[in-house]
Amino acid sequence: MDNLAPAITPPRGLGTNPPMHRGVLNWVQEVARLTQPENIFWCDGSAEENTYLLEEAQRQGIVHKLNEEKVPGSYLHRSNTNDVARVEQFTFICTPTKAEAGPTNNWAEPAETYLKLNGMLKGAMEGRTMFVIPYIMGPPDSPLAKVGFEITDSIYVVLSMRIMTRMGDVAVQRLEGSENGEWNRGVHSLLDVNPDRRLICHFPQDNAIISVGSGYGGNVLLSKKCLALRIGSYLARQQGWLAEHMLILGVESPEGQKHYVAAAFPSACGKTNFAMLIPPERFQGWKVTTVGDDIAWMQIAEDGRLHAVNPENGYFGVVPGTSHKSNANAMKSIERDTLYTNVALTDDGDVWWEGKDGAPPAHAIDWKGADWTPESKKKAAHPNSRFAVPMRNNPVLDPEVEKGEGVPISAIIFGGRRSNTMPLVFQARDWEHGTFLGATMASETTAAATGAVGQVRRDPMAMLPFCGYNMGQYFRHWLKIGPRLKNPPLIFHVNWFRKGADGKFLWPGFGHNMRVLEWIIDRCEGRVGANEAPIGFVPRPEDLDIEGMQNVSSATLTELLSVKADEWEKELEGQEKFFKTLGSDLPEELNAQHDKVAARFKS
Ligand code: OXD
Ligand code: MN
Repeated sequence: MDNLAPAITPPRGLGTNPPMHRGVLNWVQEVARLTQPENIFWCDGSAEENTYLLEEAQRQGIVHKLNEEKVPGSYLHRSNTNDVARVEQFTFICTPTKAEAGPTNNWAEPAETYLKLNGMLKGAMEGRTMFVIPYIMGPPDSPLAKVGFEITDSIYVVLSMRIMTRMGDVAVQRLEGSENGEWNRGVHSLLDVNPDRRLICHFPQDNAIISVGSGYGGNVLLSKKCLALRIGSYLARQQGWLAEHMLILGVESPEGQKHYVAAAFPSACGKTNFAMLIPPERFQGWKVTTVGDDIAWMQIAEDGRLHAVNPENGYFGVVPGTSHKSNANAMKSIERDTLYTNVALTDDGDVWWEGKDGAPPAHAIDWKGADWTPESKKKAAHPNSRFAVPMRNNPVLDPEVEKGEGVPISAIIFGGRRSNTMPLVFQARDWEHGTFLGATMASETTAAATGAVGQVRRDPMAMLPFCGYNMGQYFRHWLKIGPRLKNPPLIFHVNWFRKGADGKFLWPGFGHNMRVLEWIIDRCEGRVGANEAPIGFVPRPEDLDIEGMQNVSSATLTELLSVKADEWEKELEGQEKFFKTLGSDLPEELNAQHDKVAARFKS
């Protein structure tokens, strides 16, 4: 499939209504003068528009309609093979000084970068249609909601943004009614989808994003990583709230007591699975519901608690490994109205991927468009192939998902993919120690970003690729939020990925993570014990319910919960090394937390 689409000629009345907002109009004209599109299509988010654009995208070979009986309303898109993941090496924070971006971000000088990008964008949309997408992040009546406009020359982006955001007139109305008139300007052009001309640039001071040369979701759905996290985190610091790479879930006990939990795991560590968790049989009567699967915007509410909204309107999840066993709720969500990217196409017009239930098809077309059989050595679906699906499809969508003030958060969970060192779960002593746990988070790398897979890297709060400003200053912001909360959430760290001496995972994960969640909720309610270890409060084996688990004996559980001094010696060294890279921006409190843990091991 080719991404680069010639201009479309919409039927009368479609795409012709610009919003009556001088700032938006001027900006669009300016970008049009630069990029020279054949025509401009003003998106309104209507169903007619979507139907027309889907037809057009099929006609141009950008999407392929899947079998209407098997996956109704669903389409497959294949990206360029050089363009399948986020590109951190080409992602820049363009603040006036390098120090503002900090040592963990790529920095570029704003004026020079605008010049360079303008050079690349010059005439870039010749012969193409320029789409203007108004969208809103967050429930429309939320004080946290933000308006954005994205200009793009990709129909795939328009189709995806309609799923992932509240797109169209709702955004224009919000902008008209807003007091501060704040809106994000995003410009995206595929150019020639050339990795040598690929740049994802953020201008936090201008609330602006320019992305060129890519068609991959995380690089081009500018609402998501670019606005909701990078620009979002910058605004959050200025405005006194938090923009985090966190899922939000609700958990209700059989007695009807409900808590909300936010959790930060690095990309492709099972956030979507955790957010849609199905409790095991033993937990009859427990219900887990999803508020969000990737991003949380959190504010200090009037009740003195941290409240969270999901700014998104859909899920952009990793497909391979998704099955009725690993995530039945995701499977139900993606059986219709789904835009798939880079999965395999079966001969009967269905989709297939590694890890899907049932036997592989005898023949399929792989993600690159080539013939595939089970004997093929290559993957049928790209490891970072994705689904984009409206959150409304989720059978366990939380009823409070549209609540403007957000849901009150009882616990925050940090976690990473660690073969060793990190116990299954432990609890921070307080907000400051919890901030330290988030700040020292690390994980083994996955396919969600290009680069080597399986190496431990520090990924504080799962925000390393997404923090729009200096990481040390970001920690300072976190430290300031805690004391302003009358009732701060408790903070935990989990690791579903610890391995035994045989190299196998010790914990089965998925639905069984409910057992850990129960302990967390019980801690919030003050009704379960723990051991005080040098690293924090670790459950005693008897504090976790493992009844009915086949492969987790009490010896396995003891191993899962163990805190090994030699492993922690290395861990503390790794943490210290990372902290040193942050220089004087690192808050002294976090160094002190580190030293306290080290001292507790010694005593
Ligand atoms: C994502 C990511 O796509 O974190 O959510 O990479
Ligand atoms: Mn993510």
